[in-house]
Amino acid sequence: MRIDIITIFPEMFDGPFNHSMIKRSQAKGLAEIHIHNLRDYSDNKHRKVDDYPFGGGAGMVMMIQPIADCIDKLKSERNYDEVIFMTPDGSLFDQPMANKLSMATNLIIMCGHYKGIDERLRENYFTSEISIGNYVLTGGELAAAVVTDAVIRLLPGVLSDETSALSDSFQDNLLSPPVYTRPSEYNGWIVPDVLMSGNEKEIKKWQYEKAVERTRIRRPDML
Ligand code: 6GU
Repeated sequence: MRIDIITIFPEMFDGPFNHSMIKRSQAKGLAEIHIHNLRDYSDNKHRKVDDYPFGGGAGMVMMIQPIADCIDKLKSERNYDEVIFMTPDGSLFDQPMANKLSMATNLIIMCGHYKGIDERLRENYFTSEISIGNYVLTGGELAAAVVTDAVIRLLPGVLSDETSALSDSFQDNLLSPPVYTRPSEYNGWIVPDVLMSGNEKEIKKWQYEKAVERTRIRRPDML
């Protein structure tokens, strides 16, 4: 899978993709992430990417030309399954959306900024608009990193068996059960007996019951 991210803050992606599983996915050739500095596509001698809104009002609007040219160039090089705009008024990102995007071969993710982008781009360039939650971030970069992480970890070969995405919270519409590791007693706090019993069937049953209980208490909306 290839993901092209368009941003005015390319440095913001130095951290998130150069560690752990996402770094490994790239090293293994399972994922390619390309960061594009939107200013490189500006026709303007000052590398301007925004302008005042028609009709007035506070904040700047990202203009069509640099974004359109960047997307056109990428599209001339390969076919994209989705051209995504990250915006707080987009569709709320969830696990089913991550699952669907993980089947794609090529994705473009555009990070929004300022007051927004020219509406004509939204009407003519993007195939979907995504928000990661009901709060406002300073820009789409962190949100794009969240979506990229959630999608790439689903690619076959990125996670090892023991951290298989199939047992994630949300994949089976249940939160994950509690987990424990050594020591079996700490400060008088003990690990549930069943987990120490070696009885695989009883353990599975306990984990399922705990998952249901935890979901009922914390996220009744998921049941
Ligand atoms: Cl995609 N962008 C911004 N700026 N804020 C957000 C968001 C995106 N998703 C949730 N809040």
